[in-house]
Amino acid sequence: MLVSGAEAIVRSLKREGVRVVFGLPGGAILPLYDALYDSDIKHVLGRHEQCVAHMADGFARASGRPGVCIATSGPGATNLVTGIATAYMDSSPIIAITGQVARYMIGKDAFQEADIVGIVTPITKYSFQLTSAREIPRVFKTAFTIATTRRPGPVLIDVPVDVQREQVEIEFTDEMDLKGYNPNPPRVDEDKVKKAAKVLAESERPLILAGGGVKWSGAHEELVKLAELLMAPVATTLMGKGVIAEDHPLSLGMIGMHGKAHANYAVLECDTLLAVGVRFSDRSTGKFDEFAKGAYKIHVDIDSAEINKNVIVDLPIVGDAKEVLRLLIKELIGFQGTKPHSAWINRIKEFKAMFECETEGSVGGGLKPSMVIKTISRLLEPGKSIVTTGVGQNQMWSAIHYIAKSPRSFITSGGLGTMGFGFPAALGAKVACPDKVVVDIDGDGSFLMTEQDLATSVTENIPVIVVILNNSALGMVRQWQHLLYRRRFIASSLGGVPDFVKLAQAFGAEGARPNSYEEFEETFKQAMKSEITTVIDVPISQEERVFPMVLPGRPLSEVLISEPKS
Ligand SMILES: Cc1ncc(C[n+]2csc(CCOP(=O)(O)OP(=O)(O)O)c2C)c(N)n1
Repeated sequence: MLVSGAEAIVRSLKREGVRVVFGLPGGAILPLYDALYDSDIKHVLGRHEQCVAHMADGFARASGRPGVCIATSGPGATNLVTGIATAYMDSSPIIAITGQVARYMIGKDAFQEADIVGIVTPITKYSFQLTSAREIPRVFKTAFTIATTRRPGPVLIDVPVDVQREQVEIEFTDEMDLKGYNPNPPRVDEDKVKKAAKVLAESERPLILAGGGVKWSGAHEELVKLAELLMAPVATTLMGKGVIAEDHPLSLGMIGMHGKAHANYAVLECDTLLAVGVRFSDRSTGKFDEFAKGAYKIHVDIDSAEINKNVIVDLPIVGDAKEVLRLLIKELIGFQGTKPHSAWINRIKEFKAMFECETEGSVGGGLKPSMVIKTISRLLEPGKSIVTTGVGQNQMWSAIHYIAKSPRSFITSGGLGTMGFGFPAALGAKVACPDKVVVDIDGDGSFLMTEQDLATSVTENIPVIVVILNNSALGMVRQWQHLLYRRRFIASSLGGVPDFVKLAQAFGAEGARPNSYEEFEETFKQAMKSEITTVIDVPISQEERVFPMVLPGRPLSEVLISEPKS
């Protein structure tokens, strides 16, 4: 049939089941927007391209389906870069569609020309530049397949404006051009699974470490089943938070730089570590060669490039987490705890008791962030809510104190640590899950980076709750200056502006500033019922610190429970 390139893109998106896209138009992408005019795909207009990329990412992380973002050429495309890198680092499947100058202008430093494919090549799973509208069905099918299969990740499709306008005869087929990429999960080596099962069955102090790969593979039920079968405690990485309900008796919570002290200690003492869908980030492991030093390490991951990259393991199993866990369960099903691990479970209980008060300890002024987050945790209904975060102390307090009870309920920028992610990601998550209450727990510095998209939330009717833990500072920077730079604070105070209540109101959102826990609880309950976005500005002290903490480059054994006496 004869269609324009732009119409072919819309049809391709529909063939992939896309119902909503996040974008911000400009000249080089207007033919696509004109085609969207005639379609029933919903378009959410962001106010900055970084935000539309984070919205697509939040949509993908909340739903498991790919998120789509659109920008024009040049500055529109380069503004997407932080969002694409964020998705790449956390293996989130987004499709970024960028306009480009016309084919005959490429390379002439044309108005708003940027080599976006060159720019994003290292931060995408793949990127395409179209040379003809005829390629569209094949390229889009290929792009969605690459983004969503194996280890997910972002794919960019750059579309010159004349390709969008080009009228061509197109046949819509499911043909792909995968150039050596096999979308099917790697075949699991069953001998290795048998070996892993034997080691686990014989282990006296087994520990499972679960990461984001468990979430993307949908393997959370298998994970819990295996843990219960083995009576093995489960720690998670930041990306894995929620893959086991954090109130499950076998859950240890998060490990790492700001992980739970008992979880870090358990890793130090386990004799077998089964790491599933993790990439052994330095923030999770501390000093690589000290990580779980005495343990026999089994590493299950779909991406063979992760094997022995940061931590050398004894038994790598390359494969999809769900499949490998199923096979392990099959091998171990008769295993009714020949070694009941009661000594190990008691040891874990000891650790838990030892560090129970690890994060209390009060400093003057404002509300305590831990108390605020615990209140949010109590008020939100499991399975019906999603929490996103900014980056910095707010993120780590949330990771420590928010009790995630289901996968995909805690969304945060782990790998890139992108300030400004929390709010637009919350908007994307709300679009994906309109029936859930979505809360962005944010820092004032982080929120300031993307706060203009309050306009999106109000005009597009996407109500979320923003809780700003407002210390009027780049708090985590101050924490490092305090602990590592002899309290020589420079460039980390934010000067107490803006007034976030007035800012929210200026955008037509609700704003509130509670001064007590009672007021906070009341405001939050109201916000949960509200049909417009509420910004709750919570004053906290600049002196609040996040503990536990393992100083950068140090082993997990050196976890600090509270501020070192100096
Ligand atoms: C885009 C970006 N720029 C800089 C940083 C470095 N950084 C990490 S945490 C932090 C401070 C965050 O301040 P805020 O959002 O107010 O959160 P708080 O730590 O006070 O909770 C900064 C500047 C970053 N992570 N991301």
